[in-house]
Amino acid sequence: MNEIQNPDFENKYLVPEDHPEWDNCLIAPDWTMWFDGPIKPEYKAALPTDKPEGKRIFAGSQAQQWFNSYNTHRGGVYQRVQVTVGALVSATVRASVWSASGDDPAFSGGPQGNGKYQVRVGIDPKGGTDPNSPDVIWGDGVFPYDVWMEVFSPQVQCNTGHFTLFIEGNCVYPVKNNNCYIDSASLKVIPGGNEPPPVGDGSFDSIRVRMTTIIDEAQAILSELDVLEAGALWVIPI
Ligand SMILES: [Ca+2]
Repeated sequence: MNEIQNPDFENKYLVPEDHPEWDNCLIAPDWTMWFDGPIKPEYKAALPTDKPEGKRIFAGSQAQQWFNSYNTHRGGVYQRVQVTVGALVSATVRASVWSASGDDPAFSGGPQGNGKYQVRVGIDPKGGTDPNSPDVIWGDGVFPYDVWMEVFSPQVQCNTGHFTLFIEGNCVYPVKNNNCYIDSASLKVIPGGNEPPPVGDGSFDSIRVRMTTIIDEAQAILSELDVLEAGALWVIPI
């Protein structure tokens, strides 16, 4: 079962509720846009009639795109997902890029080449919403020029019951067309990883085991203090 809401980026695209003043910013329902740095790319739905016709959609009748012209950007969308505590998950999304210094919509290249446009998928197993957080574990980047590729996140265990799926587009050169298209996000729960964190099962036996461990650790610390105290008395006589 795919736990991601609106995985195919369909339905009526919306202006972000927290930034209604932003122009050219339409996001698929259930997804949130993000960008890093001073440059906000434009966001809207890709349609089957966009050139090259039929190539901008992977599934259904729309795909999320973000883009700008003669500029660079780092941004994308994210979604916070609820999963079983302890679940081992990975996620994928389909991505396609048109990054071109020319105008041929079927060719990422042109007189000055492409913008070196990379797509990655990351997971924050703590369910945060900051793409720059060190908690986000990113997968390998791909360069899906003029084709649809499946982009993978790493496998991550989620002990908080939530994780956040980040999708990132990042380009190096400000070529004429830096456009990213994404579609068909999928969450996979990996068998064997669905174990809760080691906090015991709440039984008296598990509590006894835990308390015994704590007592052993405390006695070890007390022994070390005794040694330190004896040494201190010897080194610094009163
Ligand atoms: Ca779609």
